[in-house]
Amino acid sequence: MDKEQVAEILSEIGVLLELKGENPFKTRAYQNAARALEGLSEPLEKVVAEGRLGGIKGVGEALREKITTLVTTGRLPYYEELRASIPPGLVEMLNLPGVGPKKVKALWERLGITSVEQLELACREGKVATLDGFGEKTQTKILEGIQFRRQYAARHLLSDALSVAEPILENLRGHPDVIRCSTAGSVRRFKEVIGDVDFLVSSRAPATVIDYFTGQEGVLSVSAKGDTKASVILAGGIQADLRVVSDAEYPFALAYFTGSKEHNIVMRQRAIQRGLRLNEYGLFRSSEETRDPTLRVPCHTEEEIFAALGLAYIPPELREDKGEIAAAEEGPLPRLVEWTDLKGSLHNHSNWSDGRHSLEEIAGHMRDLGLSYWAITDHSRASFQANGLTAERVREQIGAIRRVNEACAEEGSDFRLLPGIEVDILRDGLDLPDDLLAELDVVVASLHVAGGDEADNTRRLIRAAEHPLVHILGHLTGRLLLQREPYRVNQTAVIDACAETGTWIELNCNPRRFDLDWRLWHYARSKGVKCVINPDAHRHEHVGFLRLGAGVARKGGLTKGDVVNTLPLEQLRKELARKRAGR
Ligand code: DGT
Ligand code: CA
Ligand code: CA
Ligand code: ZN
Repeated sequence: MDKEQVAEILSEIGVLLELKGENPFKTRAYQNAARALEGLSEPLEKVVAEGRLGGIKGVGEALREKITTLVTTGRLPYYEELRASIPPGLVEMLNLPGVGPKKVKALWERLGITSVEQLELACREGKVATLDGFGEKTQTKILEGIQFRRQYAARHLLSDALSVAEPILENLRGHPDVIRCSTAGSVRRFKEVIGDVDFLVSSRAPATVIDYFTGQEGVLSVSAKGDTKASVILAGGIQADLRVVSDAEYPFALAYFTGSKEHNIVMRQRAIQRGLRLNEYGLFRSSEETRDPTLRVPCHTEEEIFAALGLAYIPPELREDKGEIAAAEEGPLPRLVEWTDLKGSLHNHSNWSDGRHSLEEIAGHMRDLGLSYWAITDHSRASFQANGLTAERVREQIGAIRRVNEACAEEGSDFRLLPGIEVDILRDGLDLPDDLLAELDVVVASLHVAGGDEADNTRRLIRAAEHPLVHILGHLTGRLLLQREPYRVNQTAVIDACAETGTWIELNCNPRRFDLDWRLWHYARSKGVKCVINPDAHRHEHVGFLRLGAGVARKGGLTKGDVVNTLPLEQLRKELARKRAGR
């Protein structure tokens, strides 16, 4: 068992113990140990084999034994017994907002509730409100949480959809009976949250392709199978639809099934105004609905369809009926940013706060990937749960970063780490003093604990934007897609303040955030506000979020010039100095 698996089990033990009402010090010890293991920079097996577990901070005698058992045998009877003693529904209840272990324990002991379904019923019957420590307000909140979850049960993160869709697309591409293929629908449009995944294929042998699609590895069940289409359920419960068409129909079907529905409706109207008919089978010289191939306007690509309707090509990300058609009437659309334009990132964490890797490891990894710079912006002290840094630790870290950069320079590399901070926006200002912020290359200011009041949150964010030492506002609304609603914020007012003060706004490209939302980037761009596409990386794998972030930035209509982290390091430094110099 590797350290991730062991850490996961330890942290689950902590939760289970809490549900049993164990002493909080004991439960916290498991959480701390899990964190410590995750942060290990060498293989856990090695540490165990060499008897060095005791040297890890937070790992006492009892934990040492349990970790050793897990690593050497892959099992832990203590954990298995503990798990068996607690109904599995309780752990699921913990995912509801405002429901912690104490509450779950009370619901279990006093009302015998062991599942989310039973909890919903008890709320509806008003029983939950009568419990000590609950009340009407809590009951309503729990009920809303349950409904929220249900509403989103059939929705998935784009990143989850892409990770199942991309290998399937690769396989289709390699299939001998497939002429052309693509994803379509919301996945191709890069929506942050998707319902189902759509594939389109052109082929002369649809039946073979459909058999292949429904029979492929990873299909949990086949919900529909016909001559030209099929629907399946994939791992993770994601539904996928496939259409197979002739190659002559392919570009029209691709445009149609890419959508969005709203975009399609306007395109169809436009065709009608020109005495044509547009549908999934073609663009036809006809004044009524038809699919007669002899009437079809020949188009080999989507570009040619747009051209036939007097429009420049519209990239899929923009097809949301948000003004793209009017813009394409005027001429070619601006070239949107590409992920390969990105040269680095300005918001990331290291193991100095809650990230996984050391400064050296991060520098080595990002340099090997060919990036030019990587800001280290660990949390500030108010984020104590994330091991936020005090002013003293920040100064120490600046020195450590300087040494890593010197080593890079000695090896002849131009790659640099940039010292920075993700400073908490508190009720009455920033969490660290100005003289310290002034020593840092990059200052990201983020709201981590919002108030309930829109005016108050907005005021705090605007004040942060007005602060001369703040370069970037981080994840503006704090939303967690399919999980947590955004803070109440007047986003356009904050964007206006950023425009006024020359403050940049982050497009946090963690796939659960994508915050600021793409819908607002059109406005921000019109105000001249610059974007920074930031993965908010806590470990190496998160660098992959940059590709997703660029897709979402495209959806927001952003070009290379709108995105600060497309700049080479020297130019970036100039831009970072601009606001501070009051220019
Ligand atoms: P999703 O799956 O909910 O994330 O969103 P989409 O956009 O992928 O929707 P989906 O899978 O139901 O259909 C794929 C595309 O097919 C959709 O974007 C546009 C097209 N389409 C589906 N139904 C209609 C319709 O009733 N009218 C028009 N004009 N287009 C449609
Ligand atoms: Ca879809
Ligand atoms: Ca679909
Ligand atoms: Zn962060």
